[in-house]
Amino acid sequence: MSAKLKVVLTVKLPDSVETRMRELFNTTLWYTLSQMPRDQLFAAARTADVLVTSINDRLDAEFFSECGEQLKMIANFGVGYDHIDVVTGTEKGIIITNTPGVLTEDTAEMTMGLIMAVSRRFVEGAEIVQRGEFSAWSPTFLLGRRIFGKRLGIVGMGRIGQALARRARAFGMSVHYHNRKPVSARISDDLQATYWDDLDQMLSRMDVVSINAPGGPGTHHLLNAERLAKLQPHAILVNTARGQIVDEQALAAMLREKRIAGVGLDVYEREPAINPELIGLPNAVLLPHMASSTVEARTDMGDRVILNVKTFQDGHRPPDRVIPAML
Ligand code: 8YV
Repeated sequence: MSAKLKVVLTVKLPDSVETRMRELFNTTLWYTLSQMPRDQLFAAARTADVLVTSINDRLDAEFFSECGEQLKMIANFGVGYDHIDVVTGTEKGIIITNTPGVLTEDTAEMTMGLIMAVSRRFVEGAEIVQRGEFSAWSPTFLLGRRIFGKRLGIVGMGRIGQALARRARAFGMSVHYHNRKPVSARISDDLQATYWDDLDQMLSRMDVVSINAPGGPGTHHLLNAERLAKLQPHAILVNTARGQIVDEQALAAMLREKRIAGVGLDVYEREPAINPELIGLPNAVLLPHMASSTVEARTDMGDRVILNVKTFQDGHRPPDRVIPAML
């Protein structure tokens, strides 16, 4: 039997996941909901064989210069890895893994929920009731926009984009998408999806746009001020991917000036800080990065972390290895 690896968690995980990790590995838990301070992160990286990290940890070149020779693996609790300098880590011989596939449906559900919440003004309606201001029904009160029959443009047609497309079809929307390359004929036929190689062209024709692309330098400000200006005034934009993909300042100005009908955001450029210009706008539904926050997803993400670390501990190649060629 192989020796137990010293595994340090930088994040509080569900109890069931932590308990299993304690059974399988020499595991040090992080008990609070707050982020592990950077000096403690560096200290952990000098003693652990494996670090279990999250989006809260910035694993940049400085981090990799601080970590000790004993650090062999970073098992990220999450699918996105734009907070990790994968190139530098890999050059140092550190194996980096993520948790793909297990939060796809949850994120797609929340994206569909945001499309509906913004189009049908859920939050404004709920707040009126909570404030005791629902005094009489009226035919012209809180009019939203029907989503049935509308065009949805998906930016990034990976697992989550496709899961959203399936839901959108069920709601009677037509599916359009922009991606580095078209999806297979089987998938596009199934979804009756229209491919746009030119993002600007797609943006200017959609009623709803959803961002489902990975973060990182390749997509930073993909929707800059110029691109956002292509959106139609009645369009809504939803982002459950990464905040840095959208120029938030330009987006706030467009919302204020009513050059776009509404937004649903779950992610932000400087998370957890929210651009103050977005706060208080009636046409912005703002969530605290919770698209994958379900009991099921969190448990499955934990199981995926365990599978990766256990496979590595047993001397094999972990299944969810992230390599620079994927960037
Ligand atoms: C996670 C996410 O909650 O997995 C991701 O990439 O964005 C989130 O849904 C978070 O990243 C956990 O680290």
